[in-house]
Amino acid sequence: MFDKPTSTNERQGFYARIDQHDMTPLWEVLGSLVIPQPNSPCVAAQWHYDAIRDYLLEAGRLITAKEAERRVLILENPALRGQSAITHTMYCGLQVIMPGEVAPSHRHTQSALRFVIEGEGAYTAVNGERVTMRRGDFIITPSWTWHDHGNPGEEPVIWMDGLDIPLIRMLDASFAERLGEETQPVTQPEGDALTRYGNNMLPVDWEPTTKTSPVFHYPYDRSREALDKLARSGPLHPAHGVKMQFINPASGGSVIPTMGTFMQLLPKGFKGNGERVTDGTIYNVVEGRGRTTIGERTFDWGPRDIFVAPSWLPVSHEADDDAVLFSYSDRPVQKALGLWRSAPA
Ligand code: 1HN
Repeated sequence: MFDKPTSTNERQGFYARIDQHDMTPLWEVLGSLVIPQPNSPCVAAQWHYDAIRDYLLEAGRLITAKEAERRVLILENPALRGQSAITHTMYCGLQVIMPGEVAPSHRHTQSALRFVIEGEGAYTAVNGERVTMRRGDFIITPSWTWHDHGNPGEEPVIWMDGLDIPLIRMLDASFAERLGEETQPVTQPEGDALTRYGNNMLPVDWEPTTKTSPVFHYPYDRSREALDKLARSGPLHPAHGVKMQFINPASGGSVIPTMGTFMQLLPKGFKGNGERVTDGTIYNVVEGRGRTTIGERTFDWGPRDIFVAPSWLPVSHEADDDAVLFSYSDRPVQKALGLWRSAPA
């Protein structure tokens, strides 16, 4: 759209002289800075759980959770290797905690979400409350809250971590500290926050003190039941079936200020229309089999597989069985700034 002016010796000489002063001409780069539509350097990619699960268990033998602080294998966008990023703004990893282990308590300004993939019996603790992690549960660790994980159970427990690490890095707003104790004191009974804040009621004298949801555990059985009922009653959206966003009951907005989280049901036989959105999105398959076409590539998926769709590439889903997809992205950031767009594709 913005074409580069022709190069002349005189101009090149000028550029070389101003280069000495840490300056450069806008007209040489404008066309790559301000582009007519998103053209993300991120690529569409997929991780088949069956192909990587053994590496997680191998990591479980290689290093303790204590030594690693968090035993996580990072899923890096193939076009962003070395940046600990699955999209330009979002981080994704798979964390494993072995029986008997504790991942020590710390806090940081980065917000985290957990999406439980495999195993039972581990807990994560947030704000003095422990929650037992079950498959399909969506759990958050709000910015600057102490959190530790433990596995008093019998089997390895594996979950997906989603964090806003690249975004916070771009903003130079990272703070972190260790509690010093392995585990934080437990002050609330299990389920307290969900009961108090997650039953379409809020305590009468309560006022929010943060931008993050006071509910930190969104159990799968509740989400699944809602999707199931809505899929039966219809109508289905032509592109994304029944897609719901998880919300902060205190604001009606996203659970985490920097990350949007979604769960959708694609009924058996669903063939969705293509759609583009400006938020690069990470998907985790909870149930069912199907395929998603992202730009020129089609990814076949089944339970526990993870795939990423970059900003503005056309995305279309097909489901062979009733399928449930969890997903997350930077959508609330884009919406807060008036930038988010979607279009049929
Ligand atoms: C973190 O604190 C966790 O608490 C997981 O489980 C992954 C990646 C980068 C920075 C902090 C956790 C993380 C992380």
